[in-house]
Amino acid sequence: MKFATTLALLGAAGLSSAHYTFPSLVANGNTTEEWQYVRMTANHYSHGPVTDVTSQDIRCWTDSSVDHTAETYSVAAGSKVGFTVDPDISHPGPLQFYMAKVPEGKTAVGWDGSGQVWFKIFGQGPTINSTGLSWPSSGKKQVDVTLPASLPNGQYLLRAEHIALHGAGSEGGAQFYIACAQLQVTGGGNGEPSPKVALPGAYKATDPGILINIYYPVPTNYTLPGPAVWSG
Ligand SMILES: *[C@@H]1O[C@H](CO)[C@@H](O)[C@H](O)[C@H]1NC(C)=O
Ligand SMILES: *[C@@H]1O[C@H](CO)[C@@H](O)[C@H](O)[C@H]1NC(C)=O
Ligand SMILES: *[C@@H]1O[C@H](CO)[C@@H](O)[C@H](O)[C@H]1NC(C)=O
Ligand SMILES: [Cu+2]
Repeated sequence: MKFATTLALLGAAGLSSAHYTFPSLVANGNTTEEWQYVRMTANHYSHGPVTDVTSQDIRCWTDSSVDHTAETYSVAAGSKVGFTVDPDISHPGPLQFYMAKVPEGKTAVGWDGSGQVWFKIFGQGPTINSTGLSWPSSGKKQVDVTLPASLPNGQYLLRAEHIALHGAGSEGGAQFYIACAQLQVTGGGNGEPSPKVALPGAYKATDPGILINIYYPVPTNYTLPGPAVWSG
């Protein structure tokens, strides 16, 4: 036991500098407290990634010991929201945002996000030329997304996802950095978000955007994993 604990600590200390979390919601010009409106993730100390796309952790990677302590922030449909990155996005890969509407009779606080409920509102791939792939999110200390203006009013989970692809040439090598914020959307419309997917379920380890050597030979295209973007 002691040996295993030491290894775990060494692993965390040795790798954490290259990893990242999304601890603070940024909305209405406010950078809120860390883990106040974002569900605390299990990597809040290690900063390490999820690598099994079939695991429950791929949804929000919630730390079950503190799962239900986050609050819900009120934002207008069509407004810009974001997450801080601690410390910054240090690996190459795509940035995506998903949302899921909290079912009638439930609140964002305590809802587990299960079922075919997740739709994508943003997906950002690379620019590609003959020398390689260039990712707009690289080095970012904050990542933002504009909520669709026609989003129906109600409570939602907003899920940020950055997929690090530096080791993605072998299966299980892609690293998923994830967080979910709790939102109350106001001033929205009558949009019908689609397509909707379950998490886990939307991804396979062999998806072309997940199992890919981004370095050699230089890819000529990149396919974002998951469903098409719903733009409202
Ligand atoms: C920032 O958030 C607080 C509540 O957390 C709110 O009272 C305040 O109005 C917000 N500021 C802006 C500029 O929206
Ligand atoms: C390829 O893209 C990189 C990163 O955007 C850029 O620095 C480089 O100049 C580009 N090379 C060519 C041949 O366009
Ligand atoms: C996309 O890239 C893959 C692997 O490099 C290649 O097999 C495929 O032909 C490319 N597709 C297009 C449309 O360029
Ligand atoms: Cu890392």
